[in-house]
Amino acid sequence: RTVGIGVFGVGKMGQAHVRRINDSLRGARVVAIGDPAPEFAHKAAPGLDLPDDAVAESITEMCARPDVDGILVAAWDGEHEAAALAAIAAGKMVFCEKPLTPSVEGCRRIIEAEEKAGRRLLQIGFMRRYDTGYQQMKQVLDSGRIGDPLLAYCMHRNPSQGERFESHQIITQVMVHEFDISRWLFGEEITRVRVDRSRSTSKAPEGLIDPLTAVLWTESGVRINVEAVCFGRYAYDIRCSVLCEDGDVALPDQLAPTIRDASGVRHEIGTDWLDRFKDAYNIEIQSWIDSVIAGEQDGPSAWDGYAAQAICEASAEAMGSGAEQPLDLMAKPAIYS
Ligand code: ISE
Repeated sequence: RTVGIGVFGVGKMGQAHVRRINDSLRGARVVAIGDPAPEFAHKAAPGLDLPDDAVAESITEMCARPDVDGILVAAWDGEHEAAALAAIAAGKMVFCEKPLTPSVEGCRRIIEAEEKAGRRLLQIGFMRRYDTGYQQMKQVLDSGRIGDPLLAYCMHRNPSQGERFESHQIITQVMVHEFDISRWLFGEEITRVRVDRSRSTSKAPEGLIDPLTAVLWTESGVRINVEAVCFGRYAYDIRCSVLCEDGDVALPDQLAPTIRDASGVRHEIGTDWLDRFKDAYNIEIQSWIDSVIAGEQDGPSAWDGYAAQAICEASAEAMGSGAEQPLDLMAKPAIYS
């Protein structure tokens, strides 16, 4: 069967998801779009090749449509909570881009809503879990072939960020991916975090501390070094390696042809995260569509969104104080185990 999808929030990400669902994936059609600023949805609709009645004036209107089986939320961060809560209350399955909400309290309210519904209805957009390279790394770690993990290094280098980028987002938009992928790779929660500053690049807007580094520790004591760069200019470069008892495992480089010429041997590194993780996004959204069809949600959950947000908040505190900040997570509700 083909399910109907509503996409709420039609900026760069939302529009990319509309095209992906309609052009590349199986089992779903986008039947509705909306935006916290409805005029934006009206403006976007003609370019997206949608049915005439596609624009919903609000999230409430989108939730009330019988042809909408699942809602994908790609609106601005501050709008995620209200949209996710509305979808859950309406019994619709919801995919929410990260961060789940910009506050730990907001994440808790979403968890409470799912508990009240008695089941998971939400998947959070941590797409790196669907990237083949990260999955290969996890297989090596889980197999025990090179022993227990000791130390990890994660680099997240962006050439630049959008115009609306605010300085706290180096944690909530950028580092948050490393926070999630670390929890997932090691299958453990983070217990404490420290944030260190460096000399900032002259390319960053006034006031932004860029690069920023964080050190996290997992329950068993694995130390994870995270480096985030927002205005690093040269490319979108994502790296990760883990030192274990008997060896080292690293994220494979992007699949790209190797060029050999008089200047040497090299391959290109892209500049856009939508390209770098294109396959991961496709697999991620296909897997959510499959959940909507099956009526049963799996994949990264509201708990994962909450845990990542808790690390973000602890990191913001640690950045202010310069000291190590412990993490104190709530008990994990049964629907997430
Ligand atoms: C963006 O919001 C993302 O989610 C990308 O994955 C990240 O690499 C980028 O820095 C963010 O701005």
